[in-house]
Amino acid sequence: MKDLHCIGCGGKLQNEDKDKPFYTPKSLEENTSLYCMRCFRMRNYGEVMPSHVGKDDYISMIGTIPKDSTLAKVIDIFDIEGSILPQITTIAQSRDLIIIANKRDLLPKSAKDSKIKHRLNKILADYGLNPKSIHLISAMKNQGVDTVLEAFEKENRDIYIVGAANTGKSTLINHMISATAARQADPITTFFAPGTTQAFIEIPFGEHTIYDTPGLIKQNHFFNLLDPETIKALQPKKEIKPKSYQLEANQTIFIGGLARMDFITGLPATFVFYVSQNVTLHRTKLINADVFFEKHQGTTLTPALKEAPSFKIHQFPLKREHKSDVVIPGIGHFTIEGSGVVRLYLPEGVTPYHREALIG
Ligand SMILES: Nc1nc2c(ncn2[C@@H]2O[C@H](COP(=O)(O)OP(=O)(O)OP(=O)(O)O)[C@@H](O)[C@H]2O)c(=O)[nH]1
Ligand SMILES: [Mg+2]
Repeated sequence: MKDLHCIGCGGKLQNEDKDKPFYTPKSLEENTSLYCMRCFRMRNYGEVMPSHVGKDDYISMIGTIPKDSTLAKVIDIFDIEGSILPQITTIAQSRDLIIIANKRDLLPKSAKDSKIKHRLNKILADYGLNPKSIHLISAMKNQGVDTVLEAFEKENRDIYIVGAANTGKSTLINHMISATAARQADPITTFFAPGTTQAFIEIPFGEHTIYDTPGLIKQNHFFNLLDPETIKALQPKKEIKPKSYQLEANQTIFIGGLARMDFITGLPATFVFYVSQNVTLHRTKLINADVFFEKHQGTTLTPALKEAPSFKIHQFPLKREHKSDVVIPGIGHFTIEGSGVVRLYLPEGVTPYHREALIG
């Protein structure tokens, strides 16, 4: 009998051992659309289930993508640098590449798409990526999905949707399915935690095929340190309302109980934070910051890590003539206009990025 795959995650179904991956209690008759137990629990109960795709599995899987196909790489606009994976950059060198920058709905509507795309192009070039086209979309809101479909049609060959975990690949494909065929709504499982799709999922596309693929779990990212509830809380659900602070040197902003930013030297400057509304931002004097954190981590300062983190310090010089962003993967970013020096305290294992401002 032909192998049957779960229509939600692509895993190879089995009905022999319920403790092994991709179990279904149903009989594996051919041509049926079945979900595995893992997808069933995620879809119906919102349960967080472990991924069965490790880093090595992922690399060997994407290594099988044929050279005569097009890569459509999905990037999370809320964590651009974190979602540019070196593993995909490598395979993109010998394949045609389309970039899909997703989650546009989270950034202010007032920001100009042309400007965001221009900045994005520069960032991608810095990472050695030279795409045929860039699409700034919201898969969730079904905005811009039509332009992606048009670009795919022009390719006239198979398309592999690749990218880091949780960037919205499956959400995008679900919208494409509903645009092209009368099928069940949102057949592919999507989820707030990374590591949902488990194998290639084939979607017929005219004479060709669009493939959904698993995402690689990002390294150096806050989500690797947090429980599912906190991961959920950190993901903004709608347009972020930026929060502005006019800071003087020797002031501190706590970013929940997760991170701390000290403005060390410089003339008074404006700091604009783009983070989920569930993250408390709190200003103190630098001199009081240590004691304040000890006292209020997890109470005033939420969300927080289960145990007080051992912070690593990252220092950034600011230049008045360049508006810049400091990106904290998993939390968001803050934009600084001013000169001086900023110190960022992050738990061990999270790497920040400093870049030219994306907006404004
Ligand atoms: N705000 C916003 N959230 C989105 C958008 N697209 C997807 N999401 C959310 O991002 C999370 C991950 O979406 P998925 O489609 O499962 O992501 P994926 O890239 O397939 O993830 P893996 O299968 O783990 O690689 C879900 O909570 C989605 O609802 C978007 O355009 N805007
Ligand atoms: Mg997926």
